[in-house]
Amino acid sequence: MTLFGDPPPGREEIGEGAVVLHGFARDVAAELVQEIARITAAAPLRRMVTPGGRSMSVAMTNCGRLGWVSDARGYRYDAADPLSGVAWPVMPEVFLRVADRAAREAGFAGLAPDACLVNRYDPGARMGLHQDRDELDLGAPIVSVSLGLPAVFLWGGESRKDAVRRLRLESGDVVVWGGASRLVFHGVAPLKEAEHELTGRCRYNLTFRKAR
Ligand code: MD3
Ligand code: FE
Repeated sequence: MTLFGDPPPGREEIGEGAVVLHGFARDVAAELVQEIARITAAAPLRRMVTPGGRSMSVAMTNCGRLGWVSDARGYRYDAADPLSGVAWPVMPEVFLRVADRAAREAGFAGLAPDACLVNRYDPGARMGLHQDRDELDLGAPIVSVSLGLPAVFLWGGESRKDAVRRLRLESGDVVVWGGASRLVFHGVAPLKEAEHELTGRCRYNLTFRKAR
């Protein structure tokens, strides 16, 4: 038993620089889902194609000054949505506020994200193990917000061969990945079929990034 230094409930340090804030975004979750509807009306969710020619099972779109895109030419951040040729929707204030609050709570200074990737997982959708290294400043953390159906998040180490841990992420959970954890291999197990009161039969994940 310790008197001091216990983390506040809901805060779980899972690695060097990696913090899960359980339920941190629960109070704004409905607002975030409403904003996703506005974003996807202007910039529809779409299954992007990898440089290897495969269609991803996760449907994606973006908001903010820059958006992550993948096609036959590769991965990159682009100011314009390739479907419309115009700028991505503006990042909603409530997105910026929750990302900034979460980064601070995890011990990082204000994040000031210029990119927010919106991922939608339908039943069976998954994300294979990968690293996120398309951002210029790999010292800046990534903040992720889970909404709707729960998912099993997979995360390994700095090498693809490292053992993979499993972490259940539920609606309203926020994870901040910085420091030594910023370059770990990670992915998401196939989404299980179910129904969620907020999102129906899917999971959304928002990732806030400093791309440039
Ligand atoms: C750990 N998305 O979009 S979020 C991605 O649930 C991505 O949609 C997953 O991986 C999802 O690239 C996972 C959690 C996450 C996001 C970025 C990370 C974990 C990370 C970057 C570095 C290390
Ligand atoms: Fe990732």
